[in-house]
Amino acid sequence: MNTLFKSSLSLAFLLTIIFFNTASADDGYDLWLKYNKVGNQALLEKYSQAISSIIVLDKSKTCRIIQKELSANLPKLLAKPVPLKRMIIAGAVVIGKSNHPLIKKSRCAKQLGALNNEGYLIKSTKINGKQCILITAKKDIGLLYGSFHFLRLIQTQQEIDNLNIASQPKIQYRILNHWDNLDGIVERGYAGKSLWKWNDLPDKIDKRYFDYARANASIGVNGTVINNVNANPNILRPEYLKKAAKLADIFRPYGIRVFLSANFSAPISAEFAIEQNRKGGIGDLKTSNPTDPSVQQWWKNKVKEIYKYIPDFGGFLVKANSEGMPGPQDYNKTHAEGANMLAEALQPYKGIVMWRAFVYDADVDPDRSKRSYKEFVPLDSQFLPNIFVQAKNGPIDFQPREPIQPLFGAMPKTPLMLEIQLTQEYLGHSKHLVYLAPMWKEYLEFDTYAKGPGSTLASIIDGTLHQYKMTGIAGVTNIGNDRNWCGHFFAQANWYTYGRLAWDHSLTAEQIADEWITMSLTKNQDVLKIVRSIMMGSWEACINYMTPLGLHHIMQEGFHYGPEPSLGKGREDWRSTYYHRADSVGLGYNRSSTGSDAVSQYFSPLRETFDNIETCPEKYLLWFHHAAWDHKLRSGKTLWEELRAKYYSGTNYVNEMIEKWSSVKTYIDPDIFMHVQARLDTQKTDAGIWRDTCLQYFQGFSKKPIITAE
Ligand code: BDP
Repeated sequence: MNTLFKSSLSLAFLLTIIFFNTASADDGYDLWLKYNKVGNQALLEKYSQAISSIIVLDKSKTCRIIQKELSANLPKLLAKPVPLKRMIIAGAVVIGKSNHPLIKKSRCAKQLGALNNEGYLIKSTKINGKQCILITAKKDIGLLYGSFHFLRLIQTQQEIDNLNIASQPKIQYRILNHWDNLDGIVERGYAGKSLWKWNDLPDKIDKRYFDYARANASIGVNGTVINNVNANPNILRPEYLKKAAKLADIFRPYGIRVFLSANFSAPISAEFAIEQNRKGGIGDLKTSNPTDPSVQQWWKNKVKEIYKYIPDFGGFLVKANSEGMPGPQDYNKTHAEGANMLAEALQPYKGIVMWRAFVYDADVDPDRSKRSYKEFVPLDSQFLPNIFVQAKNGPIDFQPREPIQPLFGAMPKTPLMLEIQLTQEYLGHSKHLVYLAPMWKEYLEFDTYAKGPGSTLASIIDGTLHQYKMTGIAGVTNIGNDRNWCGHFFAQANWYTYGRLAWDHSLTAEQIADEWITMSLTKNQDVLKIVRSIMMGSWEACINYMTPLGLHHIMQEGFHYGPEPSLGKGREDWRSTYYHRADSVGLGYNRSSTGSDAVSQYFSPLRETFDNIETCPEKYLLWFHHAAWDHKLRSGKTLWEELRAKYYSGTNYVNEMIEKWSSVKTYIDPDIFMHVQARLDTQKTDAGIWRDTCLQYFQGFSKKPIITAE
């Protein structure tokens, strides 16, 4: 234990005596929307003086939600009544749209004018001569976002004198992707079954649908794709559309639109599907060829029908010609032709298509990492304007760490939507504590050099670099019907982070961690620092005990949980040996100009930096190079020594997490403490298995000793 850590601990123990919190069992259901009384007495008094009452000026379903949210939670935070009023008195929290006569008079018009339809202002101002806190926006949804922000200020114990906050999202479409099947199983879901009770809908409504919407609204998520990208065409049948419509009705006042994953073969009849050795569609056609007028008409009719049920339907997400899913290439048509057909059907209703770029047809290139780029870049400019091409952050899959997907920056005419994964498919499922904000920040800040230095991924997806007309981000959710929503309590932080970064990608990982910890776990600053330090290094640690130095895709087949570096059978681009290429000379995939030349898909000077083993960032070393076992790294260690050191530093970090977590035991709700502790123990065991399996396996090639004492 270092001395700093020790002294912060002893201080923390001292503070227990002063601030001892009577712990009550917490099952994690309330997420970050816990409205416990403000702990800091001085601030509590200040808040109490500043806040007297609540006035919601407008009437709508959204405004009723705001009224409920504020009137239920301000009294809990302030431990005093905060009544709803009709007359303005000093200390009123006034919520009203910009067109209300009272707000018009309040001279915020100019500030508000500069904001988009989801933006809001929170301002200390006089209304009718009374000092108030005004939350105003152009639309109801801005008022709701502003109200949650205001509550967050108090939850996180911020000053509220002289408020003047203007906020609006940097990205328009902030969507969750549920990989939920109609039978209730969640693909890559580690938190129970699907939230959607398809058998009960539309008649029986689960309270959780409201809580789901509320949690998402509190972080600004404004869309949800409710079914798996490996789409069952039945979702488009009227009986399912009625169920989806019910969810859409519930989500609407929270600003959340429903989208559906569509199966490209949907127009084909079940009978013809069998004949053609495809999975059954739901239509009556023989084909789903996008250039066939009967297919185009089928989709137009289907879209019209959907909008009858869901008037603000968002559009389709499509996985086509990928991992066995049908698509336009089945008819020798391009991805653009397929996407355009759907986009045309949706266009009259302002619906959009999110067409996935996750394709890896082996005929395109022997190197899987190059395939998506090679298929999609030539199609730039061929997509209709209501189409996003949705690409994962890296060129392979959601590996613990990848360099950026080179498509980003290379399609200036097609709005690219970023897809990231909240569910920890390759990051220890809901068993490992891995805080993903540092990962997502690494990608968002990744400089593609598409238009010279500063061409970050964030500037591409928020539209500033290429002036995209639409902007979007998608997160594959980690939500299920487990009582605590995400399986691991700390996985809630990743859901929270997703929303916060989708709204404002300039927030730092530390800032978001602090907010989340303060709202979900503890307001004690010393404990917060320890918990934050656990979270901040957890992603790097996971990389280190799984796939350090640019290794990737060496996990167990199918489950994607444990290690299986020896996997050498089955489809070539699913084998571990295809990716790590270990031999007696060294380790890693040569993607430099002497190998697969994947480096050439990046912009200069990135291409040259990656190409040269001496300049390639070591975190990507084995991604781009087949390095010799004796290759010297910047630390002075050989590749073998560094590999070993990284594996051990990963597992050592897990030991430290356990130590730090134990040190805060008395400050944490006992149920949450035990839940996390048990999972950390599993993480320790399984991280050790990763380390030992991989080192032993690679040693078979390197023939160098494993020295365990690190
Ligand atoms: C892979 C997952 C698979 C998904 C696929 C996708 O293993 O379950 O269907 O991605 O994104 O990572 O389509």
